[in-house]
Amino acid sequence: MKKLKALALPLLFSSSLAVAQNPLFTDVFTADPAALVHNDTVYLYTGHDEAPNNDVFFEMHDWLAFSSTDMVNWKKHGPIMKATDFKWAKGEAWASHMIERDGTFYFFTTVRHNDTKPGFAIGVATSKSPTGPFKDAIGHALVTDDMTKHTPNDWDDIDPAIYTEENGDTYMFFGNLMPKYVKLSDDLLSLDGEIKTLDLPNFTEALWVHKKNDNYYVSYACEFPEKICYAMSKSIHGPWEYKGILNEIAGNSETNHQSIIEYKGKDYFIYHTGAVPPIDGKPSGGRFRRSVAIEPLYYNEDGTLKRIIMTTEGLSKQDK
Ligand code: FUB
Repeated sequence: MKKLKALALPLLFSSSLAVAQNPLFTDVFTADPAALVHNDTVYLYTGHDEAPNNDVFFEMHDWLAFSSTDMVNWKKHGPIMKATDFKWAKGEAWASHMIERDGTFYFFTTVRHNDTKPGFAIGVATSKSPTGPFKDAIGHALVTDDMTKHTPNDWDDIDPAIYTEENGDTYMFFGNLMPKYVKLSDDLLSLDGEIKTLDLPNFTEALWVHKKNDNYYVSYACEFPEKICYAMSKSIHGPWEYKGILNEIAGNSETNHQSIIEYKGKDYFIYHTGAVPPIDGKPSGGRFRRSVAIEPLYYNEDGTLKRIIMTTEGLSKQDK
């Protein structure tokens, strides 16, 4: 009996590695997920919360990458870039979005600009590999705080979300307090047109745009503490019809930030919470120590979205 017990324990632990759980990672704090499906693999890019506690503010220096072919087992790739790799940036590796075009990966991301253009800015970096390393593609910011005047705060140009139409036209959505979008040039390295605004109720930040069948969806963090709301349209240019709350306030986190993907015929909602418990006596998860989680996403017959049910189990086998 004793021998059997000794054998059973390692077996239990090894099989538990394949069981989904939320948050996904408990050895590192991850925030602001942005997922990309490429060649049958899901690449998950996250910010990296390194604040020593939940008292002061975010401390974020670099971005992390993970990959999976089943949404349950994740391979860690390590930092793909740090904020100060943009020579014009002071730091603050905030939210990002990755896309692929013709074998090049384009990493659009938020950083704090140096004092020549104070405030938060959006840069673009490229690599031939989805896991980097990524290098600044243009040597300057794509969007700086002085380019938009809708709100007085210097963090209103954050959280890029990229959407490419079937004809290749690509748009960058971004913003805090005022949602904005702009067409990108064909090489994706400059703006091609004026920055326009969207009308989205209770908008805070964290835009994400996706399309399913003939419906466009824009989801975003709304109110504060943040829920995730969404709106639908028949065109990337709107008008957007507000559809309500998609996800409630996530446990122990004032912010939220979602990524929505379809993978192997199933739909997923990826977000962050502050739910990691204290490990090894270190401060627990919380508003500045966030962790990424995943749930299945379900559509109603009319194309509207069913409210997300946040779980600690994450994706069960049948949700994969
Ligand atoms: O992680 C820093 C900021 O918090 C992001 O840019 C926002 O979306 C919010 O999650």
